[in-house]
Amino acid sequence: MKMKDPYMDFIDTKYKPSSTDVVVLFRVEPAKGMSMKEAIGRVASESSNGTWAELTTLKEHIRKIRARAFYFNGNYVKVAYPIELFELGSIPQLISSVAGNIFGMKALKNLRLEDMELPKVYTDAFKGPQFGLDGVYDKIFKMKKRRPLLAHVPKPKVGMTTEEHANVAKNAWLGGVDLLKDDENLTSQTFNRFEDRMKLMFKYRDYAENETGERKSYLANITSETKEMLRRAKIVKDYGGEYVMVDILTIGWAALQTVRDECEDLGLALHAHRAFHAAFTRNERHGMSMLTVAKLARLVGVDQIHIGTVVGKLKGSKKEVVDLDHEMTLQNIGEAKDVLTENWYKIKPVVPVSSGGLHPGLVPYVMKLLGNEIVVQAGGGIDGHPDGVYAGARAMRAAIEATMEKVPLESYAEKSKELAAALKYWGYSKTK
Ligand code: CAP
Ligand code: MG
Repeated sequence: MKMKDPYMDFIDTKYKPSSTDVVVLFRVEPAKGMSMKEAIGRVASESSNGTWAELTTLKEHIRKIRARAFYFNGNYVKVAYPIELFELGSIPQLISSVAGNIFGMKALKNLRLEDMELPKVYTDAFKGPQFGLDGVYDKIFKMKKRRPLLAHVPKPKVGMTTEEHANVAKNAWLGGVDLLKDDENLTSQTFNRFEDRMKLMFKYRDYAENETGERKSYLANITSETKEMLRRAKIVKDYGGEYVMVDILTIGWAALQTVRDECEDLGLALHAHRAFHAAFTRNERHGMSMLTVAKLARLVGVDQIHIGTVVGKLKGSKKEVVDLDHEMTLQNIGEAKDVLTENWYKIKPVVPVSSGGLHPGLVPYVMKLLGNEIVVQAGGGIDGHPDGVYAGARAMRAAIEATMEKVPLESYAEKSKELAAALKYWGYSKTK
C-alpha cells in the first residue's frame, strides 16, 4: 500500500485565513529533486504540528489547527497559522514555531522568512513602545520643531578607560550631540567598568546640559545576563538616566521582553541595537528579514531601533531601509511583493536610527530618505574629524541644521568652519 504523503495535508489553496490567523510570507527554494509543493508542505507541516510520518496519534481536533500554505506566487508562499498554535505574549515560542526547524530541512535549498502578519489577538498581548516616537520627542527632548536627534558613539569602540570615554562624550555633548551611545560591545570591561562609567557619564551629561542649555541624554548599554541587566537598568535610573540600550539579538527575545517590562517600571526608554542581525538577515535567499526582526522589536516595545543608512558601511538596500522606516513609523502597512499588510492598532511608532559609516556629507541623503524624525548616529564621523571630537560634533550638527533649512552644505559651511573641514576631508563619499 503506497504511503500517503502527510505533508500534502498542509497545502490548501482554497483556504481563506481567518482574522485570528498569523500569516507568514516565505521565499522558498526547493532542494534538487523536490517540487515546490513538496517543499512547501514540509515548511507548513514542520512549522506547525506535522512531521515526516503519517501519525497514528493524529485526531481531527489536532488536524484542525494545522498550518496551511494557501498562496503561491513563484518562490513566494503564504502560510496561515491558527492562533491556537501560539502562546500569546511569547516571542520565543513564535520564533521556535514559524522560524525554527524549517531552516534546516533537507527538502529546501534556501528558505527566507520575509514577513509575518500578526493579528490583533496576538499584538494585544504586548505593550509595544513605552515612549515611542512622540514620547521621545515630546517627553524626553521636549522638542517643538522636530529635527533628527544627533547621536555619537565614542570610538575606539572599546579600550578607552572610563575617563577617556567620558571625555570624548563630554566634548561630543558640548559640540552638539543630543544622544551619547555606548558601542554595542562596550559593557563592563576591566578598563571601563559599568558602574564607573555611569558615575562619570551622568556627571558630564549634567555639565553639558548646563553649559549648552540643551537636553542631553545617554544610551547606556546594559547588555549582559538578564538579572544583571535589570540591576544595571536600576543604576541608570538612580543616576537620572532616560534610556537604556540593549543588543536585542544577542540578549535574546525572552530577555528583551523582561527588560521591556523593567523599563516600564523604571520609566526608561529602550534603544535597540541590532548587532548579529546580519548573520541571518543579509542573505536574500536564506534566513529571516530584518523587517521581521524590527516588527517583533516594535511589538515587544523598543523605542528606537537601527535600520541602516543605504550609503554607509553596512549592507542595506534603499528598499530595505525604506520598508523598515515605514514598518517602524506607520500604523498601517500595505501589502507589497515581500511585505505583508499590518495594522499596528495601539502599538506606538518607533524612532528609526540611521547609523554606520555616516559623516556630515551623507546627512542630506539620509534626511531626504527618512525625514526629520530620526536619530542620526556618527562614531567615526565625529571622532575622525580632523579637528577633533568637539569640531566633529559641530560639523554633524551643522549638516543637520543646514538640511533642515534646505541650505546646501557648501553654503552652510561658509559659516561653519567645522563643517567646511569635514567636507574638505570626507566630501560626500560613501563609506564601506
Ligand atoms: C557605527 C556603529 C554602529 C553601527 C551598527 C559601529 O559606528 O557604532 O554599531 O551603526 O550598524 O559600531 O559600527 P560608525 P547598524 O558611525 O563609526 O560607523 O546601525 O546598521 O545596526
Ligand atoms: Mg557600534
